This record gives sequence, C-alpha cells and structure tokens, in this order.
Amino acid sequence: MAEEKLAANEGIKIRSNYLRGTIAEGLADLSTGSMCEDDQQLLKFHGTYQQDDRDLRPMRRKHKLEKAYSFMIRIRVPGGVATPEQWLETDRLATQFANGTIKLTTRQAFQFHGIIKSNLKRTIAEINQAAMDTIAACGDVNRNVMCNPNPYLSDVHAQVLDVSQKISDHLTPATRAYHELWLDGEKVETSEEDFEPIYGKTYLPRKFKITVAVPPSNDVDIYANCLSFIAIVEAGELVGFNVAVGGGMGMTHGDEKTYPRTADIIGFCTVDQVVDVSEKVVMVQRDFGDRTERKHARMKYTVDDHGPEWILNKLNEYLGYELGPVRDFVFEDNGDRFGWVEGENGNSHLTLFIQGGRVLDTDTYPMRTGLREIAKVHEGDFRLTANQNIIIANVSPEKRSEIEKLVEQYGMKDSHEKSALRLNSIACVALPTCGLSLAEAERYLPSLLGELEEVIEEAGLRHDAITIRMTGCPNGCARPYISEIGFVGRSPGCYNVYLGGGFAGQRLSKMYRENFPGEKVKELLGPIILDYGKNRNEGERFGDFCIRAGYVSETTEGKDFHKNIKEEARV
Ligand code: SRM
Ligand code: SF4
Repeated sequence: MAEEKLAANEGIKIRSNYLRGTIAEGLADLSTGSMCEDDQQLLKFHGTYQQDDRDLRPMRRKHKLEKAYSFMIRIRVPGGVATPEQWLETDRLATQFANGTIKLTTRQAFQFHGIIKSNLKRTIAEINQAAMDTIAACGDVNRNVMCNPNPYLSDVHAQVLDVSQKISDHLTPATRAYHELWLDGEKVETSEEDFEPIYGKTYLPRKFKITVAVPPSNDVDIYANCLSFIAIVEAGELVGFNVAVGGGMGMTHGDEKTYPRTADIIGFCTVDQVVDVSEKVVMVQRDFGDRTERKHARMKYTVDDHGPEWILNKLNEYLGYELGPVRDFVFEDNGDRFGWVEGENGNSHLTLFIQGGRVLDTDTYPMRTGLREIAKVHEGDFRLTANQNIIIANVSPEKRSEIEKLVEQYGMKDSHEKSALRLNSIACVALPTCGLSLAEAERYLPSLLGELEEVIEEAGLRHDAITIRMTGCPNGCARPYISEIGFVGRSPGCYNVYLGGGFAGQRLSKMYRENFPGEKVKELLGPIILDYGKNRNEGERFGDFCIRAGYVSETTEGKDFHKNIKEEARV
C-alpha cells in the first residue's frame, strides 16, 4: 500500500531503521526536556513515554516555561513474577530517579513516573542490570504477557508461567536498537544488518496483548486481550489451551465505530503448539490488521471485519495444521484472593491489597518501606496481579512468622480487611501524568468508594464482591467495560457510568448515565445497590441483577455496545 495512505505512525516505523530514529541525538540534546514527535512514538517501543505534569501546566504557562516534561518507564514483568532482588532494585530506582512511587499496572508490570530526560538512559540501563527490561513494554508489538498468578494450582501455575515466558521471549523484538541505545551495545551501521523475523520493518499495525489464564480464575481478564490462552487441566494435568482472539477495551467518546469487544474462543492447542500459535496469530494481525486508521487497527477490529471463522481458517493456514475443538472450562471470577493461602508445596502466599496499584509511603501507612523490608528477608518471589495487587509468594513455614511480623509492623496486616467492593476495585493512572485523561481516576476512586461503602454497609453487602473500575478516559486501561460498575472519564469531575458487566469479566456492560457528576454518584447508584441487597436471587451477581431488574439491557457483543442504551442515560 502506498505510504501516503497509511497511518502516520507507519511512516515513522518504516523510516526508523528498526526503532532507532533520532533517539540518540534527542537524548543528547539537553536544551529541552522533550524529544521530537517521531522519536516520542519510537520511544514507546523501548518502554518509555514522554509526559508532562498536568498539575503544573497552568503555573508553567503563566511563567512562560516549557511544560514540566518527564518520562514514564514501564518495566516488563512477564507473568508478573519478580525476585526480591528485583523488587529492591525497583524500589531504589523509584527513589533515585522517579517520583518515589512504584505503580503496579493492570498488566502485571512496574511503572515509574517523573524521570527526567537526562536520567532516562541510566535508569533503563540499571533496570536491565537487575535482569529486567523495558523493550516492547509499549509500542506496536506484543506487550507484557500476562499470566494467572493463582497460588492454589502451583504445579500447573509453574507450567503455565513457563509457557507465558516462552511466548514473551519468542515475540520480543529482535532489533539491536534497544541494546545500542540504552546498553551501549555495538552500533549497527546499516538497516541491512538488523532484522525482525516475526514483525518485519513496520512491526504490527497497533499494540498487541496476550494473556494466559488458569480456570476457574479469570484474574488476567482474557476477554479483554487480543490473544488469550485458557489452560485446560484434565485429571490434574495441563493438556493444552483454548485459544481466544479479538478482545480489547479502547474506544473514543462519540465515535460509535470504536467500541470495546470481548474475545471469541476459536479453538484448542496443545502445550507444544502454544508458542507457534502465538506467532501465527501475531502474523495474521501483522498481515491483515488495518494500517490506515489507528483507531481501527487493533486485533478486535480485524476479527470483527473478517469474522472469527475466517480468522480461524487463516490461522490454520498459517499454522499448517488445525486447532482442535474448544474444550470445556468455567471461570468463576476475575478478582484476587486476599490474605494467606497455602500452596501445594507446603509454602504459603500472602496477597495484599494495593489501592490503585500505587506503592508509596504515607504518614499513616508506610507500605513501601514495609515491602522493602519484606524483600530484604523474603526467599520466595513477588507476584504482581492484573488487579494491581501484590502476592508475597512461596513463603516457607520457617519464614512465615518473620514475614507476618513485618506485615504487622508496617500496618499491612489489615490491608485486605476492606469492603469486598474496594478489594475488587481498579483505577487507571489518569491525572496528573497521563496525557490522555479527561478526569481523575487513581486519585479519586478511593474517596468515591468511601461514599459507596456507606450504602454497601446499609445494604449488608460488605462481604459481597462487586467489581468496580474507573478510568480517566475511554481508552479503558482499568478494563472498565467488563466490570459490574464502570466509570469512564468524560470531562473534569464527570463520568460515563456503566452497569451490567459480567462478574468473571465475560460480558460487556452498558452505559447507564452519560457525563454524570462524580459527586452525585452515591445518589445515582445507592438505590440500585439497596435494591440488589433486598431483591437479588440466591447467588445472583450485581451485574446480572442490573440486567434482570431492567436498569440496563444486556450487551451481547462489542458491536452491540452503543445500542439499546436507555433514553434517560443521555439526559
Ligand atoms: Fe493503557 C494508553 C496506562 C493498561 C488501553 N495507557 C495508555 C497511556 C500510555 C497513555 C498514552 O498513550 O499517552 C497511559 C499511561 C498513563 C501513565 O501516566 O502511566 C496508560 N495502561 C496504562 C496502565 C499503566 C494503567 C494502570 O493504571 O495500570 C496499564 C499499563 C499496562 C501494562 O503494564 O502494560 C494500562 N491500557 C491498559 C489496558 C488493560 C489491559 O491491557 O489489560 C487497556 C485496555 C485493553 C486494550 O488494550 O484494549 C489499555 N492504553 C489503552 C489505550 C486504548 C487502546 C485502544 O485500543 O484504543 C491507550 C491509548 C492508545 O493506545 O492510543 C492507552
Ligand atoms: Fe490514561 Fe485513559 Fe489509560 Fe486512564 S484510561 S491511563 S486516562 S489513557
């Protein structure tokens, strides 16, 4: 296709010489805190975003200063597993170069915010020295591969984690640009010397996301990913994976051609086939994804444009063999299990609730210090969950009391003694760092939850899990459209309110109110929560109840998301 018809980013990729662009020159120019626009796009493939502190914009504008530019760095943590040494290094770098906090993301990764340009190279180099990396944490490539951190099924989990790491390694870009730019690797002089065997020069049309789940837990939200593998365990043995394609969340307010979509399960593959299947699905998207319109370039639109059956046939053709028929499985929920649980190997695992995934110290809650002290003595590992929480995993019986003491000393003992509503909440970063946010999320959801908890108590629902998620814009980074209550930033202080998502993340929600003031949400949702407390059927979930009681109609597929919205929703 002629270059002029392609989306602008395609040209940037083609001209970049495998993601180099003029990044080296831009980093050396310290007369400005920013990078040129093309390099900002390329930097994403290296795991970093240029941002500016939006709280400071008015003041900087008033004083005619350049925006307060800094960089966000995303560290890939395939399967969400980090060693105590990696935790300690992450913690050190957060103090030395970032804003003193660590963000645990909704894709089991670490993020730093507030790194200034002159520290960018050193920070990325030191992340790599800690045996972690940032390549392909962002950009038009496969991102951090998520994996169920369920400690109940540790034998199967170990195998599944191994699978997800293999997928991650196999799909990591091959370009030597990353080593050259950040790790002082040998310089490649001509583009002929570099290569990308899977992606080619133009990489993918858009970001690509993979996850691996172990039923009955869907805590990695397979329905929101481009490609997912659902572990099938028969007679205690991992026999293979169901393959799901075409999930995604992002959309644009007011543009009904964009919509969130839940993935379709199209077949089954064996454990030996899984890496090959990932590669070939990526190649189908590489070859058939829309490169002319970035808003229509995700795998979910490729699946909808051609149909799941066509995708399956094309995939079988690329594979040279056929996927098997889908096997039975059941997902019960997409949340985390808090507190201590015993593993199969006699060790135990402690899941702690981290509000909004933000690891920081406050005057009343020195959580970051506590986790640092735990990392100093911990002999197991840390597992990041896709719900932005943390598991102190694989604690031996001998070590458990030492860890328990530290947990108590730093005030984390009751981290999970919160309402089940709060424990099942997720908020994206939003303000002040995210350049796309239209409203607050991480900084606002905790207080909104406090208001809703008053009604929850009144309804006697303190221990009843309801999933609730908030994002500052419609991009959906906290996967709000598959939660039972979703808030999506529309304008400062106002949110689209969605109800009716599936408790296991299996069904999209429906808009209940558009551009609704956050301060009136308790008034809006209070009566529904009370109605649910009184009139729900045995075992009925909040999302299902909202549909049965007629508050919203059911969304059956992505293309249906903007349909059948009640008139009063728009008032
Ligand atoms: Fe996201 C863009 C943060 C998970 C959909 N996301 C962004 C950016 C980089 C804003 C930007 O482009 O300038 C945000 C940086 C904010 C900041 O200051 O840190 C951002 N996304 C996040 C994180 C950190 C949210 C969090 O609070 O945890 C998550 C990082 C995950 C990771 O470790 O890789 C994060 N983003 C997601 C998810 C959830 C998921 O993947 O399971 C989604 C929805 C699923 C999907 O991809 O469809 C998601 N982010 C987006 C989109 C919309 C994409 C689309 O199809 O339209 C954008 C905007 C874009 O790509 O143009 C976006
Ligand atoms: Fe930013 Fe929007 Fe993602 Fe929130 S959902 S982090 S506001 S892009």
